[in-house]
Amino acid sequence: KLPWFPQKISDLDKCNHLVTKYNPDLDRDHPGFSDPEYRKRRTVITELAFNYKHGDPLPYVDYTAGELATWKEVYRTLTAIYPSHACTQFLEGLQQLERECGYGEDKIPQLRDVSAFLRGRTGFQLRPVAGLLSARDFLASLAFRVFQCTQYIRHSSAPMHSPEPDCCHELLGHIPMFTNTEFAQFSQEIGLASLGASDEDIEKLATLYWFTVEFGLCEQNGAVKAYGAGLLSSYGELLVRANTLHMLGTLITPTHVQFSSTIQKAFSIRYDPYTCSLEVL
Ligand code: H2B
Ligand code: FE
Repeated sequence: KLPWFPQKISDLDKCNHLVTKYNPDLDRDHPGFSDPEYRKRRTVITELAFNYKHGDPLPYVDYTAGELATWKEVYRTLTAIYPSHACTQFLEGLQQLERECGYGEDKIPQLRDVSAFLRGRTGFQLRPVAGLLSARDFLASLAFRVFQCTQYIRHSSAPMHSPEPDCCHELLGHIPMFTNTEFAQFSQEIGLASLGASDEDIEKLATLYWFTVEFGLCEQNGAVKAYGAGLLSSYGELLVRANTLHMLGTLITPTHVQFSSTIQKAFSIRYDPYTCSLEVL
């Protein structure tokens, strides 16, 4: 039988199933596992996401001095190696965000501001999420040009790596690419392909997503450059992978990918951008 899927943008309120195995309450390897203050703070911020409904103003977080210091360290370290390691589309996106959306090392951008900016660029908007989302729910939101974003920040003891998505991963790794029209189109297409798909096909799409949007490398002017958010939000990953061409299999760009045709569904879908809803044909 056909799995349930959202048909209008407000249905995304039901697309909130989390994968909890990497969160600091359950994962002993999480750098925040033995820091009760950190876990309490993370809970305060994730409550904002749990309570959020489509149409609410995006929650504003008043970040602490410690959180701002972590952001500054991440921002400085990563932006220093982007020019040599990131693809041009990413660099252009980040420049726009710095010029027009207040990106910089001194403050953590608020989802509200970033969402308004992206809407004017590619029609993408943000909604807050409390952690690592299931692939099905995450992909479904892309069908509506919605990107689900965590708002808490990684633990200060490990600024260069986080086992779970955090605001550095979303805001620095993912958001710059969402300013790009082609990338936005690709993201929505993979989202539309996921709607009503079997668990097996969701798995295939999640794998495709992993090797492109999360860990993708491409070739530009004879050099290997990163466009994957998991690389661009983690110093070690970015240096090692982009320098050694470790993962040959990840030299895939979205335009090389023909996925929709291999996914068999008993219906087709038309997206209506005026009402942000679907017509099932
Ligand atoms: N959840 C969150 N919060 N951020 C992501 O970047 C993310 C996710 N990526 N869930 C998804 C899964 C992706 O890796 C694929 C579709 O599984
Ligand atoms: Fe990600």
